[in-house]
Parts: sequence; C-alpha cells; structure tokens
Amino acid sequence: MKRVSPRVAAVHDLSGFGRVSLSMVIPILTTMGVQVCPLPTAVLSTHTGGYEGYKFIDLTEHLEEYIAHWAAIGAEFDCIYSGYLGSPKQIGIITDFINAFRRDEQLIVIDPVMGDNGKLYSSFDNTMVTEMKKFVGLADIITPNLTEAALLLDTAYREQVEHQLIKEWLTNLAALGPRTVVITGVPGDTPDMTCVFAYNSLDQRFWKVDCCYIPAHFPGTGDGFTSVLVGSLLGGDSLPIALDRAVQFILSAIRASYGYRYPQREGVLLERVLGNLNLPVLISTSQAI
Ligand code: PXL
Repeated sequence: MKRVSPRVAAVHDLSGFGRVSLSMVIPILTTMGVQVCPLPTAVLSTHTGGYEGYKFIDLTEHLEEYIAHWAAIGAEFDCIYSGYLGSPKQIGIITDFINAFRRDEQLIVIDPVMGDNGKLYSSFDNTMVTEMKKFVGLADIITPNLTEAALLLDTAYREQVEHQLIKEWLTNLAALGPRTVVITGVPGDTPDMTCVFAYNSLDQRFWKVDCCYIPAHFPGTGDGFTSVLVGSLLGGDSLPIALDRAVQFILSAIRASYGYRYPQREGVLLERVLGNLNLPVLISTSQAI
C-alpha cells in the first residue's frame, strides 16, 4: 500500500538551544508534508558552534537497540537522511542501518556535517573525516559545504575557489560513490554573491544557483538547506527546482533574521519563515553550466 506522506528517517543530533539539526529538520520537513522519524545520534544542551561548556550526551551505545526495534516493527523509509553524527563509531552503526533498511526507489542523503569556515567542529577529530570519506559512498546525494568538500577530498580549504575547480571537486566527490553532489557556500563572482553548485553523474549535468551574500553566519542553515532539498525531491521536484527552493528558503530565513539584533549563534528565525516553504517556484534561478 502506498504511504500517504513520504517518510524519512532523520539521523541527526538534538541540540536544545540554537536552531540546528533536528530543531531545523523536523519543522521544515513536516511543513513540506513529509513524516520525520528521528534517529537521534546525540543530545546536546546547545550546538557546538559558538557555545562553550555544552553538555553532550552521546547516544552511540543506544543506537543499535533503537534500530533493532525499528526492524522488529517492520519500519520502512522512503528516505534516510543523515546529518550530524556524534562519533566516528556511529558511522559504522549507521552504515549497517542503511544497508539493512535499503529498498528500491529510496533516497539516501548524507550531509557530511564536519565543519565550517575552514575548520572542523570542536567535537570532532580526523578520524571523523577518514570514516566520512567511506560513508558518503553509500549516498545517492551528498551536500557538503566548501569546508567539508575540501576535507573529503584531502585538499586545502581556501576562501576563493575558481568555479572550474569546483566542477573538478564535484566530479571527484562523485567518484567517492554518490550519484549527485551538491556543494554549498561557494563564493560567487563578486563579494556580494554566493552560490551552490551541483553535479548529477547520471546525466553528467552541472548546475549553479547564484544568490546574494549576506555577511552573517547563522549555524544550522546547512541543515535547513538539505532539509528543503530532501522535502522538495520527495515531493517530486527535479534537482534544479529542489536546489532553487532550498536556496530561496535559506535566503528568506537569513533575510528575516538579519534585521534583528540577537546573537547569530541562536540560528535563523525559522518560526517566522516556515510559511514560505510551500510557495510555488515562479522562476527558477538554477542554471545549467
Ligand atoms: O548544523 C550543524 C550542527 C549540527 N549539530 C551540532 C552542531 C552543528 C554545528 O555547529 O554543533 C551539534
């Protein structure tokens, strides 16, 4: 029997303060008509990007039993979407989860959450990078930011990257296994622009979405971006339309937040912009390049 709503297993942490991970994924996908089943990898008092002394409850030791119960009840998913993992050991556990719950016409999305602005997040070391390189091979789609793309390719992070080189990075990342690679946060042709690049190895097409750059850094926007991409693809949109929706939504969230004076580490004002998610895409700004 076909399910009424697409169902996603969301493998992310739950951070209690600062809008990242499950606090972004659940509202966004739910608003887009997708059922979210969280598989929490860790519970934190805050995210790790800008708060000190956070409480970190690592759920590694509990994941296998949690997953075994899902297997026992016959849970099935149209998509497995993995984001922040609490430890390198979790990569092995989630690899087994993906292999056990794989089925036809399913979307496996891995956001290799490891760092930003050229740096690894404070909770990780290099083992995470080594394990992540193998893990991304299981995915249909990966969505690294520029920092994570450089880490996965063992290449130096730089703030300015020629767009021709980004195309090489995309194909080199696809060689690790995923059919589609999306790189976010690529500086645009001028300082006031930023862009997202994508490559689909099945038809060997490259895509680029330009977007104006707002000089702000809100954690969790990567989680928001990939959540919209997942929701859009599960709703039947093409890759360029899904990219467009994700870029436009995150831009609207940053714009809605930027004018207020509050600490950016609290993330974007998601609750004020969720209603924008179901607007039609009137003119797509994705370009084939
Ligand atoms: O959005 C990325 C993210 C997710 N989860 C945790 C984080 C971060 C980024 O800082 O710290 C716990």
